[in-house]
Amino acid sequence: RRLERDLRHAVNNDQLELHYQPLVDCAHLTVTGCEALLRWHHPERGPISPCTFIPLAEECGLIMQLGEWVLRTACRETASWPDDKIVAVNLSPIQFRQSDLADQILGILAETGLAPHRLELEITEGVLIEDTERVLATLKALKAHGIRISLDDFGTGYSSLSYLHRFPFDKIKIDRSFIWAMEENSDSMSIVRAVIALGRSLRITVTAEGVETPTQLAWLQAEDCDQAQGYLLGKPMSRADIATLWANAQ
Ligand code: G
Ligand code: G
Ligand code: NA
Ligand code: MN
Repeated sequence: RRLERDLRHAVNNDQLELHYQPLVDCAHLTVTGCEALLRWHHPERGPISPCTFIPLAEECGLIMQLGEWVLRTACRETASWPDDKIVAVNLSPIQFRQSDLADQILGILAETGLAPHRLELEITEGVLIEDTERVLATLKALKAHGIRISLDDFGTGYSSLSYLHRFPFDKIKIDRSFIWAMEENSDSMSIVRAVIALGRSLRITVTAEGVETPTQLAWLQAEDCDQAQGYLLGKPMSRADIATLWANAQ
């Protein structure tokens, strides 16, 4: 519970920071935007992974406040980027329990001046299982304002393909486990190829996660995958490093 108390303190005292990882267009290798990733530098314990503290925040309810901080900070920081660059923000399934989530997000866009089409929300398959009517209504309200919705870690959860036409996704992110297995395992390659084809026929952008090798990238390019993300193309970087990236790309 010590960690919980420290996290609460961190949220209230700006001890958190967002890093940004490039999302790259496969065909042209241009950076279309970035995914915001939360970082916590604990004063005594050093960096703590979101894999540790996000589940904790979800358990103790702090995720609402934390999630709002992430959205506000990401939108504020992105508003000063070149205006063709978008930001993708991860949402926890728990955040959908707030009945005013859509209003909260629209309020943050108005306050920070970020155009709605520059915000993409990443949700996981877990969101689609709970209270689907409410989730659907929230996603439709956000989409009606031009915000994009992305299905994260596709292929790892329990979702059925019927979700792909029930929910208004703009993007599917193929989980990195499939990308990593591609080189040794032809079944994984077939799955990735099938998801790319599915995305194309449903007019949903497909992003491959966790791209680490030139071989993976070359294959994704040959298969006409839309976008890629991974250490080969760019690691999560500080806000200052992202500003440098934009300056150098000019
Ligand atoms: O950045 P890293 O690989 O350490 O992230 C680990 C996990 O934490 C990933 O599953 C990622 O989606 C999640 N994560 C990172 N930042 C956020 C955030 O701002 N909100 C939520 N809900 N999850 C995040
Ligand atoms: O669950 P989600 O896809 O949001 O997780 C994002 C996390 O994945 C980020 O915290 C980032 O650090 C990590 N990540 C991104 N690209 C790579 C990669 O190429 N290799 C590995 N090992 N992790 C990655
Ligand atoms: Na994500
Ligand atoms: Mn992901």
